[in-house]
Order: sequence, then C-alpha cells, then structure tokens
Amino acid sequence: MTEVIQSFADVRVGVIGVGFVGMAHIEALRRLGIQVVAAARGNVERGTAGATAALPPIAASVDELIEDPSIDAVHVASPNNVHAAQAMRCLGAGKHVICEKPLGVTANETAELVAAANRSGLVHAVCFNMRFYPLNQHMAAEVASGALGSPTLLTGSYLQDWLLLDTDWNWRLDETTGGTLRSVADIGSHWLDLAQFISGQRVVEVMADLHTFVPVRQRPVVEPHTFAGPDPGEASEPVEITNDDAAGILLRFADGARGVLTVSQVAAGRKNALSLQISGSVGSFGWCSEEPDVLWHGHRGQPNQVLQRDGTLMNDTGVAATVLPVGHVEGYADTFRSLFAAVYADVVAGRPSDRRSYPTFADGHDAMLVTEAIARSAASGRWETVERGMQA
Ligand code: SOE
Repeated sequence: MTEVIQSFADVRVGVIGVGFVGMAHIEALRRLGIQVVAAARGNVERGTAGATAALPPIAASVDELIEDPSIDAVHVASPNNVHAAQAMRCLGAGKHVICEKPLGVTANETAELVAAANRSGLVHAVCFNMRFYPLNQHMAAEVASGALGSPTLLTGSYLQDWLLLDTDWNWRLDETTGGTLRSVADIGSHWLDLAQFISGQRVVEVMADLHTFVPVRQRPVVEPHTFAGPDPGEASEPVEITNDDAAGILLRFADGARGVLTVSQVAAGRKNALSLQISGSVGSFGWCSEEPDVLWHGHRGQPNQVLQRDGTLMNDTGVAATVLPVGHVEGYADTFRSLFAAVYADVVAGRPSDRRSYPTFADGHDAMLVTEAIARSAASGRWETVERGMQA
C-alpha cells in the first residue's frame, strides 16, 4: 500500500482481466497518470484484446495481485461469474475496488458486497460508464433542474449484432460464466442504469418478455475474445442456448413515469447502439451512443434544437466530464477516463465522499435487483416488483 497518497501519480493499481474492457481500463488509468503496476488474466481469455497498449507485468495469479501489499486499488474486469468473489477478496485485502458490471450474478451476493464495502470505508465503484458521456452528465443535470418538466416516458434500446450468427461465441452465452440473463444483464443494465440516472427515478415494476433467437450455437474449442468473430475452420461443438438474445421490457418508475426498452445482441447492423429518449411535460431529450457528442432537445411550440457537445453551452456537470474541445468527438474510451477521474479523487482523499458522482456497489446491487425482477416477470408473465427490501 502506498504510504501517503497525495495525487493520482502516487496510486498503484492492479487490473484483473486483460480482454477488451480490461484494456480500456488500463489505458484510461494511464491517461490519468495512475500507475498500473500489475494485471492478471481472467479465467477464460485468449490472450489480450488488441493489446493497444503495452501490458503491465502479469501477476502469476489473481490472488497474487489481490494480496500484493504495494497495490492500493484493484479493477475487476474478469467474467461475470467471478466478479463478486474477486471484489469481496479485494475488500478483504484492504483494496479500493472498481468492478465491471454486473457487480455479481445474484442479488444475494451483491447485497453482501454492499454491506462489506460500507463496513470497509474503502472506495467502491461499478463501471456503468455510459453515465460519463459528457452530454449524459449534462442531460441528468438539466432534467434535475426541471428543463423537461416532469419526466413522463423513457423509451429506447440497446442494440448490437456481434452475437447474430450461430458461429458467434462468447463466455456470456454460457450461464455458468455469464449468469442467467445475458443481453439484459450485459447491456440492458447499462440502459436501465442510465435511464434511472438521467430521470432521477428508480424503476419499481417491470414486465418482461425474453427471446432466444439462436437456440443452438457453435462453441469453438478455444475461447474467443469479446467482439472477436469466429476463426474460420476452428474446431467447435454445438451447444444449446437458453439465455436471452433479446428482450422487450415495460417499466414503471417511482414517480409514475413509464418506460419501454428493447435489448438485442442479434440486431444486424447495430454495432453498439444505446439510444435513450426521455419525454417530460414540457420537453424531451434524445441521445445515442453512436453519436455521443450530439443531444437532441425536443420542444412543442418552438423549433427543436440539437446541441453539439460544447463546453461553452453545457452546464457545469457536463463540463466537468469533458476534456476535448467542441468538434473533437469524445467516445467510449473517454467515458472510462472521466469515470475513473471521479473515483480516484476519492481514492486520493482516502475515503468515499458523501456525494459520489460515480456509480457505487449500491448501484450495482440495485441493478441486480432490477435484473432479477425482469427474470421473475419473464417466468411469470406478469408485472413484478423490484424487491428493494433486500437493500444491504
Ligand atoms: C459486450 O456486450 C459489451 O462489451 C458489454 O459487456 C459492455 O458493457 C458494453 O459497454 C459494450 O459491449
């Protein structure tokens, strides 16, 4: 553990998982001047995704990295089924923890994590990075200030096509590593977290219909990387798939607002498109992750507006999350930088601040409660309540 942490440059970090997202974490940390001193391979990866940056020294094991006394904070970017156990071990080793979503694969394990994190006094965060596109920070503050009036309807989708073919494989398809719900827990969780962040309202009831459109897939002998297509001619075996390629979900929010969400990882032509429209009693906002520097503002009785991310035109919250001048598009990788800048301000301070601007384990647990309500509704065919009585 670093004796005295006075700035980002003093912080020593380890990253578990050097796949696609693990590399995004490593590069974002380095942009902030934070020392990434070690990495450990997850349990299913083949090599590293792209290796767009030199890898830090690879620890002999995940345990060696977690127990390294010189490390102050650990990022968990391994497959979903080991997130909770690894995060819990990090807390036990006195490390600040930044965990990829989902925080766990059951609400029971995420409730235990919230309780342990609160007892530890350590900084804890979950990577709902979509919040940290600058225009989403701007939008949330505008909605909170009443720019739309009272939110009434939140609609949208999160659409991808990287699992369209029966030869597309990823550990997320295997329920033992990905968890029971797949498209909903993997990407639907981003939309649900963003919708609640932007509206300031919690989802309280859900009605869900899940679909498996590709019932049998070819599992290659060697585990491919996330977003890596199949190696032609590689040996594979047929595997029956039961988790969700896509979902249609109706939502009721605490303040009476309603929502409609479509999730799909088999939507040909949509690569990584999170779209959200929030309508209110006097106006609407619309945003899409494939054009992240553009915010649509809908009006009645006056022309609609399009805001291009511009520090001179955004509120303070939006400005705080932006680093590039107008016209220099800020994208996916930049969201990790802005999220980690907020998290590591607390690491430098030595404790979680009272008003955290970043998603914590409590948000990761709440996301699990919503996900489990969606699973119950898909099974029952009825509206199901999000059971927040389980709050840790
Ligand atoms: C795959 O669906 C994935 O990498 C998700 O796991 C990420 O959370 C999302 O940001 C991009 O797509």
